[in-house]
Amino acid sequence: LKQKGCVVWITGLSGAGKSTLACSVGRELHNRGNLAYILDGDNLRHGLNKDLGFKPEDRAENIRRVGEVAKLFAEAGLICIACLISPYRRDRDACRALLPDESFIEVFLNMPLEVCEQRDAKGLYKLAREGKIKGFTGIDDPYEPPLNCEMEIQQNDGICPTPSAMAGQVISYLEEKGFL
Ligand code: GGZ
Repeated sequence: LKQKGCVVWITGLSGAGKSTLACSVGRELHNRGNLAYILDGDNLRHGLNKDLGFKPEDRAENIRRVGEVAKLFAEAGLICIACLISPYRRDRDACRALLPDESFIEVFLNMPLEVCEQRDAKGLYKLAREGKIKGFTGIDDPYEPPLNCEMEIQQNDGICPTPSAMAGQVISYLEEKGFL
């Protein structure tokens, strides 16, 4: 096998653009002939994790399961892109601990809450503000930013990089570290 597997773990607020970034990285890897697979928190909650809600214990279990599955993909030699809010540091660190040091790449998609709330693609922030959703990340449930992640993607001068520019940053990192 030519390819060394790894997990690219994208964390950030709802609406930060995690799924969009994951798709963009996945597409680019596919175009280059690399094997990649995306584990999207929101999608997995319809199947593997449909028994789970958003209480801290449920989020912990959601993240734990996805971390275990991501590890299997990485061991199979794929580049596994996981995108979940994964708001608590402890849960992310537990996933990291499943893999060899260099194989867990935590990417913090650091978009300001105001930007995510402004986008509000699914109207969930509005519902959270109205108190119709309780325990919404960033509103009445905490998001703990990574303390030492491998990559942080931010706005530059208030402008959000395009998905393909962000994906380019991730691809460059993977190249640098010898995964591509
Ligand atoms: C955060 C919530 C909540 C609450 C529903 N808090 O942006 P989305 O809508 O499409 O994706 C979010 C998704 C979060 O699932 P994750 O598996 O990534 O979360 S975690 O890692 O915390 O387990 C959001 C929607 O579900 N959603 N209720 N209360 N996001």
